[in-house]
Amino acid sequence: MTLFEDLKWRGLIKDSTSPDLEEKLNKGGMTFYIGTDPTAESMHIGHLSSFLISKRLKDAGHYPILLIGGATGRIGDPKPTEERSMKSIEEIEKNVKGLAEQAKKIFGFEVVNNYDWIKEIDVVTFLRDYGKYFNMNYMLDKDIIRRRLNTGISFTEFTYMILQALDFLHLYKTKNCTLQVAGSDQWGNMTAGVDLIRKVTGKEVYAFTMPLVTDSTGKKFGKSEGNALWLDKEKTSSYELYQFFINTEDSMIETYLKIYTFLSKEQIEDLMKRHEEEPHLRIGQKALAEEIITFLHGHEEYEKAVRISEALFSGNIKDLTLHELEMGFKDVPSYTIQNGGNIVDILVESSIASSKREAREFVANGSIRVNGEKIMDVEFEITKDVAIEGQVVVIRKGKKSYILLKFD
Ligand code: 545
Repeated sequence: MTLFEDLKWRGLIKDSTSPDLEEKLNKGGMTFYIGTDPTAESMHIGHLSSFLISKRLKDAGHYPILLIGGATGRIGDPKPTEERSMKSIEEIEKNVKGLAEQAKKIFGFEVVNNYDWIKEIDVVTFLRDYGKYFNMNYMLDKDIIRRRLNTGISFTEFTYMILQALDFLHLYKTKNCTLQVAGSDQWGNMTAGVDLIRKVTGKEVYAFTMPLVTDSTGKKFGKSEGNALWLDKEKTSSYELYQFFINTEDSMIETYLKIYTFLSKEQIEDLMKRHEEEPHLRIGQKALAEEIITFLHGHEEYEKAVRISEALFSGNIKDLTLHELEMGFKDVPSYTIQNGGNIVDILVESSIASSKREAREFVANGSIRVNGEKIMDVEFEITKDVAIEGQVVVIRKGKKSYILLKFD
């Protein structure tokens, strides 16, 4: 399979500026870029797919540049709905650093910051040398701008596309960069660059987008209970990532394996066959989790995540270290207790049950587990001796609801 066929097969090509791109991509040797604004200190799963494309192109013999938008981040790429709230310069600079480090660590790409050249352009040059190339009607016709005309858009955000176009021109001139890739929300900004370069230099450069990844209900992919899943393992542990991927709906598995892994067509087809034969084994979900976590954080982190998950699943929590326990239960509410006490009292005190009557019921019907063991005795005492490493007791109610009791 050629690179282009592979990208197509994975569903990674939505729009492209020219049919010539297929041949160019297959030939290799292009310098290309992908940009990201410093809106956060870390990327999250929602951004990953576009960056993985860059990795695919790199592996196929193209040269990637990651642009971090120190300048564009100060302006704000217009959202289709409303004006962005501006971030402070300190925050932007902190985010630029965070993203650059992360990008180097995970992807190993050359990183550039558009503040370095955009800050050199004075307003007269901007208007005289560049503004002239941008017809107002052209700008107003861009999808995102049209969508903002009713609700309003500042001049600042309106000019954003010019800056992104200037970046492309700059990278074309200084690094012979002839391709930009991104998610489909970037189409307008990318074509602005292609058009600018054609007008200024007479040369043809390229851009293609990938579809934005959604779940089966059409919602943006990559959020767990509304929270972003960060690519920084201090912010989102491998275990949390594992939990997210292991819970992927069956109907989306194939789509995600294509987008998020470097497994070949044959490997994915084989996995899907095995997956469909016995969906309850979650073969597809496991492969997805293993590939992504290993890519981001290494195989050891993946193994750690599996170990924690298995322990939590089987109930063998006792064998986990305190550290693994904390990783597994990072988002679980915790409650500090002084001396321990009777289980019914503690269930009420820690708000697991709303009354003693309810607490007794929970215990009696077997829905309470202490460190993985079912406790059906309402007289059970929770003491330090029960606690893991003498510090933490894990209470589970029903299948999914946990609370940590921490001894003071
Ligand atoms: C700036 C200057 C350029 C080229 C590109 C840019 C950034 C671009 C943009 N991209 C998005 C983004 O999100 C914030 C990330 C925080 C870590 O706004 N104008 O910066 C997203 N991008 C990845 C994909 C995207 C896009 O980083 O392209 O489509 C999401 O999948 O929204 O010269």
